[in-house]
Amino acid sequence: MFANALSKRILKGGSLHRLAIRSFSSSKDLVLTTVDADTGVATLTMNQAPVNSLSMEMCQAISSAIIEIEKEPRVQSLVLASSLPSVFCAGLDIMEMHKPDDERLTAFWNSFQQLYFDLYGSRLATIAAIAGHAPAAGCMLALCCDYRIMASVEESQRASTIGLNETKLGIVAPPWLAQQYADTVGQRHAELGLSLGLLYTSNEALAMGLVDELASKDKVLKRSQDEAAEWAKVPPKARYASKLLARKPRMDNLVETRQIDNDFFRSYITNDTVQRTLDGYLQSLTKKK
Ligand code: CO8
Repeated sequence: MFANALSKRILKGGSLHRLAIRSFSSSKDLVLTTVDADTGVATLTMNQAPVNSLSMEMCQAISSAIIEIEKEPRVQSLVLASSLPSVFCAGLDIMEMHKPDDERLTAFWNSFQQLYFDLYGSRLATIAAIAGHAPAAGCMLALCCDYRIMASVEESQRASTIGLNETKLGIVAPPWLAQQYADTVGQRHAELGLSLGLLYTSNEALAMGLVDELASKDKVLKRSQDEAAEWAKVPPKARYASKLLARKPRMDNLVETRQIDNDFFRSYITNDTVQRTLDGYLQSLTKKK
């Protein structure tokens, strides 16, 4: 399977195809995955223009891609990237929460929780290649990874930002996400960031430990793949066991409280005041233009 060093394999809509090409762009695929036959590093590219927002289908597509890649015994690392020039992931698809259908809302939240389990608990070493904005659940995807590399601020570009800005939308990060944030940046940064809905530039994110490294925007992906190749060299059983030491208790907690988490999300999001705030937020996104 890995005999041809030039061959790359691509995942489209849940099935793996072998391709001997480098380019893997396609407008209808929500995620695209290649595997480097030399290093055993997979790259999962989110590909939902305009902003890679996490609709239910997008959550499911990322989850399915992770599960498929994990079936490949020779793959030990995964880079999570975006095909978009200025956005890593804009977080949850706000349209899923705005005037929602009750059944869909529950299924949507379940898919988001599942994505957390699949990425946070993946046996793969995971590297986030953050070459653009990563607010809210976009930040959560990065937090689920083992290592985060973000684009440095360059004079010619509008600075990308990362953080949990939920309060700005009138919503609140779920406890498991807030905990994950505090685990990464410490309690004080988490309190400030969550309460004020702060988004940070890459320099700020590096200083507070929200990301691990900066690279120039055009080098983020390559640097992430190189880092992933290094992680792939660590004995996988020991690496995964170490990862679970810290992460399994967090995941077990959500397994136990999943129904409560679901009920809270549904009742919170469908609240009239929350819906009005979401209304205003959506309008502010549109008015920006
Ligand atoms: N969901 C749906 N649509 C979105 C989203 C989103 N998250 N973000 C942007 N869009 C839409 C815009 O409305 C716009 O639509 P249109 O073209 O129809 O006007 C289009 O995408 C392009 O957006 P921009 O023009 O703003 O694109 P830019 O490249 O200028 O900016 C940004 C990109 C910086 C990502 C900007 O779009 C932005 O700030 N978006 C909002 C990000 C945000 O606040 N996300 C929070 C989502 S909520 C979440 O993830 C919460 C998790 C936990 C929930 C717990 C609840 C209890």
